[in-house]
Amino acid sequence: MAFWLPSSSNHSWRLPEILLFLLLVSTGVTSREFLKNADFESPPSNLPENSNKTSVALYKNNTIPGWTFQGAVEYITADQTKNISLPDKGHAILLGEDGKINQTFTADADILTYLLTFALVPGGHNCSLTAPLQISAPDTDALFSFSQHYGKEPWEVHGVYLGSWGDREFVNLEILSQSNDSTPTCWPAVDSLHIKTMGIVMPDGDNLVVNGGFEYGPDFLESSEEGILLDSAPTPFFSPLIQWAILGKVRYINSKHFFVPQGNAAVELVSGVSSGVQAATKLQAGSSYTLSFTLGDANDSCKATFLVGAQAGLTSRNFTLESNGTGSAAKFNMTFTAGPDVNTITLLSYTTSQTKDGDFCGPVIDDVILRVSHGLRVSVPWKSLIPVCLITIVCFF
Ligand SMILES: *[C@@H]1O[C@H](CO)[C@@H](O)[C@H](O)[C@H]1NC(C)=O
Ligand SMILES: *[C@@H]1O[C@H](CO)[C@@H](O)[C@H](O)[C@H]1NC(C)=O
Ligand SMILES: *[C@@H]1O[C@H](CO)[C@@H](O)[C@H](O)[C@H]1NC(C)=O
Ligand SMILES: *[C@@H]1O[C@H](CO)[C@@H](O)[C@H](O)[C@H]1NC(C)=O
Ligand SMILES: *[C@@H]1O[C@H](CO)[C@@H](O)[C@H](O)[C@H]1NC(C)=O
Ligand SMILES: *[C@@H]1O[C@H](CO)[C@@H](O)[C@H](O)[C@H]1NC(C)=O
Ligand SMILES: *[C@@H]1O[C@H](CO)[C@@H](O)[C@H](O)[C@H]1NC(C)=O
Ligand SMILES: *[C@@H]1O[C@H](CO)[C@@H](O)[C@H](O)[C@H]1NC(C)=O
Ligand SMILES: *[C@@H]1O[C@H](CO)[C@@H](O)[C@H](O)[C@H]1NC(C)=O
Ligand SMILES: *[C@@H]1O[C@H](CO)[C@@H](O)[C@H](O)[C@H]1NC(C)=O
Ligand SMILES: [Ca+2]
Repeated sequence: MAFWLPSSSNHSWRLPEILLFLLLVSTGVTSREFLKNADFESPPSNLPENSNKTSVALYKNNTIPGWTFQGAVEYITADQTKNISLPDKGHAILLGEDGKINQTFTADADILTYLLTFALVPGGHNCSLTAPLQISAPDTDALFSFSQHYGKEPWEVHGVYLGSWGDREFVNLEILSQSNDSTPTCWPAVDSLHIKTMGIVMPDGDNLVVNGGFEYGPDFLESSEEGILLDSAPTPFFSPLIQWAILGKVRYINSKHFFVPQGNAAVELVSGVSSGVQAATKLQAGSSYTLSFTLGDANDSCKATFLVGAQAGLTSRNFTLESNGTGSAAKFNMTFTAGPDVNTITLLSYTTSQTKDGDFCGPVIDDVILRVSHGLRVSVPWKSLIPVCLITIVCFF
């Protein structure tokens, strides 16, 4: 049997059971809406009738369905004549001085990973620096700033790892403004919240890198064509990009709006030098492995010579791709010798690129595959499954 299972268990495992077990625990992606009024299209109670105001300050006499609020909070409406554009159907929440909204949702019974996608909108058009927005959940505290450098849409879509919960726990999601300004010009607004849940992502065949094709990440929003910005995530375990740490800032891109080399999603290393992704995998020290990956450009007019560094085990090598920004891809590989125990696999950009319009862009990484080099026994790759199986068994029972 290729799997390692705990010998202390007095339950004896047969192949069909194991297959069923793997089927049950792998990638249970659910689509239930966890949040009420996540797009703020249900207006606050007590709105003045026939109001044509683009913003209504909320006081004790208002409630927003699904949400609790505190501090300076305004319900805003898109208005073309005033050049206020918002995603979706045009309503959002503007968060001012000490402004905060929160909602408690109930987690599923199974332990799942919760990823949030949301749109961050700058409150005023005459603001050079919108105040940061804070997203808080029991296991997360993250700050997001509107950067203006990663696209043309008047909003930015961000993705964040919220936490891992089960047992129908109550999870309180809070969205706070870091603004200390009493005028709304630089207040941040939030819209189009969406939560995705995910079970444990299993290795694909004999690929020793989990989620090597970057298919497991936050959900894309209908209201944006510019992908999802993912801020740095120091460890692969608390990252919106499942099983990958994020260095610098990357853009999570979908095949609907970008050129994606494989499957539906990939990552574009957008924050220039030292923007990258990193995975960790248990390998057999001294053995030889081959790392292969696809390097490309997203078809977003990123004309540049990309220099990408690959580091695996004790080996580092640089790879270049000439991009004319029209969607291209090439496969690369390198063979390396594993160091002891857990080896990191890093793909890092050594170039900072911008489109003609000044938007930051960069190389696309996809289809990362790590395999034992020829000549090694086939049983070796399963060893890296041990930690994964342990986790799934713990989760399952
Ligand atoms: C709600 O309260 C605020 C301040 O107390 C007041 O200015 C506003 O008119 C009230 N709105 C409604 C609809 O009663
Ligand atoms: C909209 O509000 C303005 C005042 O700000 C008012 O003059 C105008 O009549 C209003 N229009 C409608 C359709 O209510
Ligand atoms: C509308 O706002 C955008 C920034 O979001 C700005 O670039 C544009 O010039 C504004 N248009 C008008 C007519 O004010
Ligand atoms: C918001 O948080 C408070 C505690 O800070 C809690 O009492 C309240 O129920 C929360 N609101 C919602 C809608 O969950
Ligand atoms: C934006 O700022 C400019 C000059 O700084 C000013 O002329 C313009 O009226 C401002 N626009 C708004 C909507 O405040
Ligand atoms: C507001 O916060 C900024 C930094 O975010 C700080 O530089 C500024 O001094 C603060 N202003 C006040 C009035 O506290
Ligand atoms: C890759 O290129 C960077 C930037 O030029 C350089 O600092 C690094 O040493 C190179 N690495 C290798 C392995 O050649
Ligand atoms: C960009 O490269 C592709 C092939 O890699 C080619 O078909 C296309 O003509 C090139 N475009 C320009 C503007 O050079
Ligand atoms: C790049 O985008 C253009 C439209 O902007 C599309 O016509 C073309 O097929 C795309 N190329 C690739 C390789 O996806
Ligand atoms: C690795 O790349 C070389 C060219 O650099 C190619 O000849 C070889 O077939 C590739 N090997 C694999 C396993 O993809
Ligand atoms: Ca992919």
